[in-house]
Amino acid sequence: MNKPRPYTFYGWHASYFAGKARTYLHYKQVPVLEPTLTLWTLMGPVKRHTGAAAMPALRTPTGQWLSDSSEIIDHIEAAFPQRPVVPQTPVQRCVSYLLEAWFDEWWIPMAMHSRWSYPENYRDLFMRDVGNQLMPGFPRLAKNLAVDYVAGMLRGMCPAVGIRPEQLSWLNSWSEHALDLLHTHLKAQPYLLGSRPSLADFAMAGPMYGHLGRDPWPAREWIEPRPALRQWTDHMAQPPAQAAAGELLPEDQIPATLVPLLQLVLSEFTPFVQGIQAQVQALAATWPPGKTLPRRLADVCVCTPQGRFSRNALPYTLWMVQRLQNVFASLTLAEQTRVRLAFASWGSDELLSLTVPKLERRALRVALS
Ligand SMILES: N[C@@H](CCC(=O)N[C@@H](CS)C(=O)NCC(=O)O)C(=O)O
Repeated sequence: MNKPRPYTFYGWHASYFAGKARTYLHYKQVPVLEPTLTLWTLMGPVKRHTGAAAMPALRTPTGQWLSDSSEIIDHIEAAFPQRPVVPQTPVQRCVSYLLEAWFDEWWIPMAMHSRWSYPENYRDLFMRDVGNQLMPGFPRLAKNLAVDYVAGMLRGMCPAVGIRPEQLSWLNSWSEHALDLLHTHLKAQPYLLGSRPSLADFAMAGPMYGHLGRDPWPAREWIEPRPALRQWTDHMAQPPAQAAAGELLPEDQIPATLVPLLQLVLSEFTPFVQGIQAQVQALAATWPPGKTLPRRLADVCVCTPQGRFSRNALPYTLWMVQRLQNVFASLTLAEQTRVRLAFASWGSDELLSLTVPKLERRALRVALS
């Protein structure tokens, strides 16, 4: 019998969303080639076939190109039933999609701050690592020039995501607090929903794999002091043999140690998403369906116990919330009631019923459908 033809994965180890997709593909044991993602591949075939010079991208054995970590996961879940990562029960399922949206969208400022606000990350790792990917075989000088260009582009995005001088101390104190909550939970359970990883864990690998767990500054300052978080990050990078034999908590339970984290998510992510929704709703009155919305809109400001935090609204975030809402809508009424009661008991069920205009993904942006 012929061996199945492999998928081809494109993404750097330093990348947030490639970390989410890579840890997932490894856990699923999908046959996958991982060629070096060079400047030419990124600006050529990746951009041409997916609509953006962005990562991750995945080429299927039949030549179809997929981008967006969430759609890659949807595709592979449908094609490879072994080691399913989406919980079967309603509360765990909706919590997974909530946490996927939160880790994907809310953590970007923390991951970018912990990389770009501390020069040692660039000097000691990013420059060499990404230079070798971008221009393999070229002299170091050429590699450095190429990385400087990419780094300039990424640093240029920092103020829009909220990395501003007056918010640096918020970014540190908020992150330390959230990491403490995650650490307390991971001391009690190996993964977010039990003893095997679920969609929520792969989303958490976004900020943890390529950024917080690997960049020298956050790895030393944030992750090493929290050994259970270090161990979780290492297990996500190299799943131990027993990981897939584990179980999510029985009877659709949510671990008690995860509840403080869910309370934090719902109290901060709900007003954040509502702020984005209000801007998109206002635009939608005159915006032609099918026309791509701007990638970024005006600031949204969220009040947290550590103080106020502002960053640009991304309409794309609503597409992630739409994923949660679609899953919620597919449940029976009795299941929906259970999910609503659970969310309300953690602080708010508003995200489940927020009116979000129907959105279609267009590479890194969205359009009204
Ligand atoms: N939501 C997308 C985001 C992909 C994304 O933003 N990737 C980053 C790297 S971590 C990128 O390539 N950014 C390029 C850009 O923003 O232009 C996903 O889940 O894959």
